[in-house]
Amino acid sequence: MNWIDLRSDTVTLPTEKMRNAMAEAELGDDVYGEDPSINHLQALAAGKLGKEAALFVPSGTMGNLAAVLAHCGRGDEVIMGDRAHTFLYEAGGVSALGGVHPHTVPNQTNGTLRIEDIRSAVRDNDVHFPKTKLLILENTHNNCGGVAVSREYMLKAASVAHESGLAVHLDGARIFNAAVEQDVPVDQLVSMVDSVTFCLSKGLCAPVGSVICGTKEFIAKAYRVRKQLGGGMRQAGVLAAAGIIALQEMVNRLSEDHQRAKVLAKGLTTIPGLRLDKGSPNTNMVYLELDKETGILASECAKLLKQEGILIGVTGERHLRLVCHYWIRDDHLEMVMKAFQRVFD
Ligand code: TLP
Repeated sequence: MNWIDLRSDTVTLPTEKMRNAMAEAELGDDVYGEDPSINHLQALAAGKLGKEAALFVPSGTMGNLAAVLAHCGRGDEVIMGDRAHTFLYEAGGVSALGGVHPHTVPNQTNGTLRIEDIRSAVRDNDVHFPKTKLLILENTHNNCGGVAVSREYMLKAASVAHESGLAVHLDGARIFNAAVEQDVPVDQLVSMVDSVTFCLSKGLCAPVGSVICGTKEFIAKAYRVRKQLGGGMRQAGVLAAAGIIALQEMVNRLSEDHQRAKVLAKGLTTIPGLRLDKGSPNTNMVYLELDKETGILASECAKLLKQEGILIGVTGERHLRLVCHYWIRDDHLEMVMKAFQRVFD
């Protein structure tokens, strides 16, 4: 079946141009630093994000984990939002594998953390406390509706962290969505953070991979951590070749996904019982809440739509997520809206 798959932008398949580039990629052993395609991708990524160096990693989860482990040692503490991907969806890697203590502060609905909450989360130098070393921000913020966080806020948050002696890491899995949505150059949007992870295999359509960017010194540490985590990938230039195309050709079109998310949101909310959730859509995500009166649970809704060839994300008993991406076309939106109408008729 040709599914209309709105569960995530992680489901995107590589484009034909990517597949051709993968087949023809120049390769070498990347653990020796000898894979030309990976070296090209890393240089391209560092240049685009305005950082000194970059490191290709298998996933966003490993990118965030390697960055945390490069910034922190065992018993150190990291401040992050209580709805951060690093807190909710990365299997507790920072504590399980790094002995790093997560200290959450409440995420505001716009994806930010209150500046005063960040300030007061930093521990005094006291033998009873872990040492606070790092602040993690997220942009776009997935669990806050895919919202794009402003450069102005990022500057404020980073400066409070830096004043308190902390480093700042950005989970920028979808930083290009944030940059395109706000029409801000991506290097400006990340200029204030010490490190950033972004993903090639979400809206940018590459099949695998993420990139960590930062100073040369920081990336040298992350390189060692990546090896410890088993992420040294040898001839992974086959993957990097797709990543190069992702960076060169797939960024500007992300606005089309944002536009389609708006169309989808508008259409779906004409159906009685369906409401927008988490302030979405802001970028490519539509979060929905089902009224109790509909008598339908999110899982039932997903099951009925699946019978029509449509896949959506279930994020709670009455909560759904639909994500627009390269492989979702305008005619798909029509089909999805009609199928929803049939479910709620
Ligand atoms: N997010 C996935 C799921 O894990 C929820 C999705 O479908 O949205 N940071 C952010 C903000 C993310 O949304 C994700 C993936 C990651 C990191 C992790 O990336 P991967 O899946 O490459 O490990």
